[in-house]
Amino acid sequence: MKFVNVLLIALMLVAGAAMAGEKEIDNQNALPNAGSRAVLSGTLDENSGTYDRAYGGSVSLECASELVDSSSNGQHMEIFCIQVTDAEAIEIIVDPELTTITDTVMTLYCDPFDIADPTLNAVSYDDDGGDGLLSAFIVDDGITLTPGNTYYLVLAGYSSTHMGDFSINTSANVIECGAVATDSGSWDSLKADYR
Ligand SMILES: [Ca+2]
Ligand SMILES: [Ca+2]
Repeated sequence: MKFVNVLLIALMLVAGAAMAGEKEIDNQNALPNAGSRAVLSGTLDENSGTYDRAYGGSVSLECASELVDSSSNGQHMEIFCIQVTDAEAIEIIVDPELTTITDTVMTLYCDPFDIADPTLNAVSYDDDGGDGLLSAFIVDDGITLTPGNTYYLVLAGYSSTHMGDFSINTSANVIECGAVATDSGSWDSLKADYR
């Protein structure tokens, strides 16, 4: 068993080195707020959770966007818990450079998000607001959130066959839940973990 553990640690170190290599060509590191800005990334594959997505509606800052059930079901998806550091309009944009899913949808929910009824409690849905068939919430959408509240961002494929890697960039006022926005000390120690 110990040998297996050593193998696992070696694999994790290799994976960590690969991640550090990617970060070196990430020009977002040049931005002053890179430390607090959320980059939400992952992979949708056969092991990902699925749901029967909803669509439509318009932006509702009262969490009442009128989404309707799609006849297309079983989309692979990933859920991110996010918060904001101010009440300015947010941006959440699927990055075409780092995303291999050919058609995404993205939905922003207030807390709670009910995976069994994704028509409920939504702020906004977007299909193709980004590059090509990729999704984006941009400043012009006027999505302003409340600091201290919890929100859920659901990234999914347009249909159940859409899978692959994704990376989502956000405006500097969007952070993942539990992230510390202004504590540069914790950011430095986090980076140290990957050296
Ligand atoms: Ca359905
Ligand atoms: Ca799309």
